[in-house]
Parts: sequence; structure tokens; C-alpha cells
Amino acid sequence: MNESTQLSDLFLQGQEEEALKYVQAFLESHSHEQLYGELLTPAMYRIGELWEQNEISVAEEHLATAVCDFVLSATELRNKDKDGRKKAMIFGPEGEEHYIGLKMVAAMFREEGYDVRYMGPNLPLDSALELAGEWQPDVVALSGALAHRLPVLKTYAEAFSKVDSNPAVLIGGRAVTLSSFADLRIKGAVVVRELGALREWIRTGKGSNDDTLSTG
Ligand code: B12
Repeated sequence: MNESTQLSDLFLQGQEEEALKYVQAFLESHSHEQLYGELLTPAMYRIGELWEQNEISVAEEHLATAVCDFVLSATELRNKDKDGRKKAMIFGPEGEEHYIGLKMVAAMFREEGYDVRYMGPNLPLDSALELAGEWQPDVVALSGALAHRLPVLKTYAEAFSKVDSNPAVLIGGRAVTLSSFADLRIKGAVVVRELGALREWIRTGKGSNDDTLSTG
């Protein structure tokens, strides 16, 4: 049994302490980016498959998600000094309920020294825009899990590209990973397909030469 499968079993059994120990041991020889990409994401994707195949109940999926959320929060690196840092606002648009990926994105920005406002999923546009008007973020990062979320992501991206601080708007999540290139030409936004590409964007500010960024 591979590591992510073992971890997903601990999630399903609601074993918070064991799951945390497992993750802490992994972090002794791996980065947080590897934790997110190689361990937690595949563990949650497996939960999705078991759920889809009716091998686990909704209650078990919720329990697994809660344990994953716990280990993610418990192992996150935090920066205390926020003065003078770049600012990133991170959330899911109205209707979107999936937020584990967003939390990973928030953690990556923190690790790279950003002052982060992580606002969870399902945030109405008006309220998000109001906060962006006051806080003036340098980056707004959005996530969508379901393909039908692309139109709302486009609406948000276009609205945020008009905020005074002229933030970079990043879009990611399964909605993006699974979509064809043609669907992803979102005006004013950078599409980021995975966490390695996100790290690259944070460090270099570079996407590709059009509006999208993809590392395959
Ligand atoms: C847990 C879960 C839920 C929970 C979410 C709770 C929560 N706290 O997040 C609940 C129960 C609410 C839920 C609801 C639904 N879900 Co759901 N869910 C899942 C599950 C099992 C895990 C999600 C997860 O945490 N994944 C792990 C994260 C880390 O992965 P990720 O989001 O893809 O993020 C990665 C990248 O995409 C990237 N990323 C993500 N966002 C961003 C943003 C930026 C800027 C960047 C750079 C990168 C980035 O970073 C991550 C790093 O690897 C998935 C299975 C799966 N394959 O994901 C199904 C899944 C996504 N859900 C699914 C479905 C169908 C639904 C529902 C429609 C079910 C229903 N009938 O009600 C609803 C829709 C809710 C809504 N309105 O949004 C399907 C979607 C299928 C499809 N057609 O696309 C999946 C794939 C399950 C399945 N196999 O059938 N779900």
C-alpha cells in the first residue's frame, strides 16, 4: 500500500493523532510542497474515488476531509512579521464548497513570505470586492473544483482585474486542471495548474506569454 493510500485510511478512520504523526514523519524528509502534492492531494482524490464508487458514505468522506483539514492546519508554516509584505487574498467563489486545495495555496503563499487573507470557500463577489478595495491585495487567488465553475471564475477574475491595486488574479483547481486550453483564456487572469507552477509564479512572477500558465 502506498503512502497516500495509508494516509487516506487514517483519514477515513478519523485517526487525527496518527494521521498527524504520519505527516510529521513525512515532513522530516520532504518539503511542504511535496506533502501537499504527493501525499495529501492523492489521499483526498482516493477519498473522492471511493465516494464516487459508493464504497464510503458521505459521513466517512466528511470525516476524512475534516482530518485532512486538521493535519494541514497543524503542520503549516506561519510567518509572524507581516510588515511590508506583499498581500494575497485567497478564497473560493460563490457556490464553491471545496477548500482543501485553497488552504494549500494559502500555505504556499505564507511560506513564500506573503501576508495572506485566506477566506475559505463560497465568498460572494460583492463582499470579496469590497474587502479587496479596502485591503488592496497584490494577488487574488481563486479556486474551482467543478468544471461548471469556470464562468463564475471568469466573472470574478474580470471584476478583480479592475480593483485599484491592480492585483494579479490567479485561478486554479480541478475546474482548471481538467479543462481544455481553449476554455481557459480568461482575460486578466493567470491560470495555474499545479503547486510547482504556483511556486514558480510566486518566485518569478512569470506565467507563459499569453494569459495562461501550464506546466502540463
Ligand atoms: C471533500 C470533497 C467534497 C466536500 C468538500 C469539503 C471541503 N472542505 O473542501 C463536499 C462534501 C462539500 C463536496 C461537495 C461536492 N462535491 Co466534492 N469532493 C471532495 C473530494 C473527495 C476531495 C476534495 C479535495 O479536498 N481534494 C484535494 C485538493 C487538494 O485537490 P484540489 O482541490 O484539486 O486542489 C489541488 C489543485 O487543484 C490545486 N489547486 C486548487 N485550487 C487552486 C487554486 C490556485 C490559485 C492554484 C494555483 C492551485 C489550486 O492545488 C491542490 C494541490 O494539489 C473530491 C475528490 C477530488 N478528486 O478532489 C470530490 C469531488 C471534487 N466532488 C465532486 C462532487 C460531484 C461534489 C458535489 C457536486 C456532490 C454533490 N452531489 O453534492 C458537491 C459540490 C459542492 C459545491 N457546490 O462545490 C466530484 C466532482 C466530479 C466532477 N464532475 O468534476 C469529486 C471529484 C468526487 C468524485 N470523484 O466524484 N465535495
